Amino acid sequence: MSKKIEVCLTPALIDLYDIEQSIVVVIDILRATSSITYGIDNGAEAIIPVAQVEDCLNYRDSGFLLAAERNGEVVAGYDFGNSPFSYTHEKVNGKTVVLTTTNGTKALHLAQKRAYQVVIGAFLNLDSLCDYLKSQDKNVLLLCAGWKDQFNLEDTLFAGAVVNNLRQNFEHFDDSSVAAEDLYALAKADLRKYLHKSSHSHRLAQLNIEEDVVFCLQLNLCKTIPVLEGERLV
Ligand code: 3SL
Repeated sequence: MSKKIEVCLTPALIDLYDIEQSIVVVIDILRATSSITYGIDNGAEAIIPVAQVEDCLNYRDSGFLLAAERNGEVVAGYDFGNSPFSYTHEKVNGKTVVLTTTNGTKALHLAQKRAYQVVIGAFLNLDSLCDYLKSQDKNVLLLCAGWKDQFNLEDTLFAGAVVNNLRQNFEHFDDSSVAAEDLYALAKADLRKYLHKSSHSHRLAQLNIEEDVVFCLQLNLCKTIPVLEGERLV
């Protein structure tokens, strides 16, 4: 099969893509998919993404950890939010986490409706993810979670890093893939420096969580590729 790679630059565009036979990689670098990858790598039994804050409450008596983030902040009354530092081995090993975030979990739900398979991508698992995508006889859609249905730089940069890694193994690249790869070429020497231009990085700086941004830009800290099985990322 001659394989195709496409980049969907915001969740608002997902209906334009034919994904029934594709692996969809959901990308929310700051911070949902980075934290999910880190959490599963650290032994979380599962992470259950839910769309609404109230949906977490259905799991109130389950013994699961309940995590909710809106606009970058932990929602009052929940165990934690979306910081990767809440997903360490000490905190999540052997536990199931129910998670809702502003953009990341929404993108996951959109992908889940039609995709052949949904997996999680982050700089933290870049090489493992790319090796997996090379090994599968499937087209790939890289779905950027963006910010409230708008384009963002950090997810697009990561999509570009994946395209660059897969260039020899895929035959067809859409224009968004080419643009993402070109952006990555521009920024890769110092991703943190480039992302000072990004709106979400400013948003997180106002919340004093610069260390989260630096953490999420580390390459290949994790081997895990979280996969959506039913409602659970494992
Ligand atoms: O929108 C999301 O899914 C989040 O990752 C946003 S934040 O980084 O927690 O602000």
